[in-house]
Amino acid sequence: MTDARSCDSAITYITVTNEQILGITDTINEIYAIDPVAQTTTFVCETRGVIFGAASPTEFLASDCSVRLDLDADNSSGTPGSDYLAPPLCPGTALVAAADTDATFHSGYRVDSLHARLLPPAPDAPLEYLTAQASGSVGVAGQGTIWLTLSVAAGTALPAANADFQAVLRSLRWHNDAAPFTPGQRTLEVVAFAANGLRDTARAFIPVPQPLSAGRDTALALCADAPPFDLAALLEAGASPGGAWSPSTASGNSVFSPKNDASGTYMYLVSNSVCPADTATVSVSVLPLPAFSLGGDASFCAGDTLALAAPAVALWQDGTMGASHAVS
Ligand SMILES: [Ca+2]
Ligand SMILES: [Ca+2]
Repeated sequence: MTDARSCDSAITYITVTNEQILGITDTINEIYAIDPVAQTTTFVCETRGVIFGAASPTEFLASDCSVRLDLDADNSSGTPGSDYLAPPLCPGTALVAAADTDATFHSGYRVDSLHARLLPPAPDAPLEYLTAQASGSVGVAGQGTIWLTLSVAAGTALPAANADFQAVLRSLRWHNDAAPFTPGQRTLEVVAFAANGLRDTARAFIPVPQPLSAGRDTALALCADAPPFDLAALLEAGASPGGAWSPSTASGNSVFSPKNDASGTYMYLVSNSVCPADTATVSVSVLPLPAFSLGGDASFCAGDTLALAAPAVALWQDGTMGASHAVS
């Protein structure tokens, strides 16, 4: 016996009859639900006596499955039924398709409208919103909001209306202009409302992973006698932790020692299995210590002035700084 729960799902039950000895011979009927997709059976209940007839409450009613909405007809996104699993929103992109290119729509009845609605929470709204391209007889209201209404021009023949609704569905996009965007899955619900109270529903799930950032590129020059320091300290405050450095420093981690590590460009890479990796570079220049000499000892008479020339800007004993200094 098959019980149609909606246009997209049904449960099929089977009965198994057992003869058991319970002091007397008794007949036990076990009822199982079978799932032909997962190829599983699930025990539901058992009852005494033989079941030789069964029907669901809607078994003999006319089918209400003449409205069919599927956001991914061949389930290539990995979601069964009429739903769609969208690609993740990664940094550098601001929109994703909320329906697959093979989204389908069919109705045997006049369709009042289709609604596409971003279910709460939509934390980045109004910077996150929906759009779709109008097509033929089907127009789109609510562009740029979290609720689109697709409606067909009066008098449009069913085949044309179905084709136009399907074309608009395939153009459905979820946008997020927030920077950075708020992570967390979004759910888009699409409902088709047809005559006679018929409807069908499908959902699109949009993963929004935690954004990764390696930070900005930076450069640093320091003297050969500078103390060791952590390269990670040169990344932006918001840089994602846990990345890898290449090449590794002599210490084997991200601590750079001017004595042991060479000048060069060190790359920081952060990645996960969802979005492309992000990298930042730190260019370190280790400068040799300056050779500083004022020459040999000098003597001069009272009232004279001696001009000292240094090879670089120096701090003199009177607190002044400069490449030269007059001594009187
Ligand atoms: Ca499907
Ligand atoms: Ca597909």
